[in-house]
Amino acid sequence: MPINPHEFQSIVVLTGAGVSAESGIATFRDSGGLWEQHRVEEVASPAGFRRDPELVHRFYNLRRRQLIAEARPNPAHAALARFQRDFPGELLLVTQNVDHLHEEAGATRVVHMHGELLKQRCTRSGQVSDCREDLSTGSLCRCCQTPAPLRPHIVWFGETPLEMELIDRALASCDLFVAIGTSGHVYPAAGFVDAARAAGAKTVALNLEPSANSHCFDLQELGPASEVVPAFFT
Ligand code: BJW
Repeated sequence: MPINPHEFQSIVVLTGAGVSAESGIATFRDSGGLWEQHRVEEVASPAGFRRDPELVHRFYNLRRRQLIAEARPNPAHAALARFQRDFPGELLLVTQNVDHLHEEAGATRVVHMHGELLKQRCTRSGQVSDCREDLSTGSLCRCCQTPAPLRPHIVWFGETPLEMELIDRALASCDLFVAIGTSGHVYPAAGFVDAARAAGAKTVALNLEPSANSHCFDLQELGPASEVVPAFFT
């Protein structure tokens, strides 16, 4: 039976790299994805940053420059922003993506559970600020009395994702959960479908190909996000 999002009151949407793929941002695990050029533990873990901070900075500097210069929202971002704007109920948009393409398309309530590429964080105080320039080991934050190194505001493996209380509350009270363009490999995001099901929600996966947890969803629509997302969120 088809699922019509207009018939629900409280929706949680989870997006992953697939929603930005057609904006020119490489996904993580697909062929040609970022992990092929850089081993994950080299660039996306606290241990990797301690071992070789310049490599990690170079990796994120490259992606930050590409994001600023080239990436623009695609029809999937636009459809989600339009639906969120017109939807009379609650819609929480949770993204694992560190780009800002949902906001650029006009989305308002976006939770970046894995951080934001256009932000930096003081390694001493945790203070977060805007970042549009390259970072290096010489980039120091002066928010405290003692200058401290800056790091990308990114959630690395082994670190706690952001806004988990807010997300858990929304999952516990939603009646529809939609996962878009995510492989279902990385937790806790891959477990959100179980939390939504436990709350009695209908669950939908919109993806290019079946994900690792696609068997957990009530409905799965396969195709590029630029087509399946506007078709679902009409
Ligand atoms: C398209 C498309 C198109 C393509 N249209 N679709 C063993 C078991 C279980 C868990 C663990 C374990 N060992 C360790 C863990 C925990 C670990 C984890 O999950 N590891 C797994 C790899 C096993 N997780 C963590 O460490 C997390 N923290 C944590 O768990 O803390 C404990 C805690 C939990 C809860 C509360 C409190 C505390 C932190 C995870 C941090 C993830 N960080 C990264 C990198 C940082 C950002 C960056 O550098 O950019 O985040 S990893 C990377 O994966 C990135 C992504 O956000 C994340 C998810 O990837 P995503 O979005 O799914 O992308 P892909 O590439 O995997 O998939 C793309 C999909 O799109 C595919 O399905 C394609 O088919 C599709 N697609 N084109 C539609 N056009």
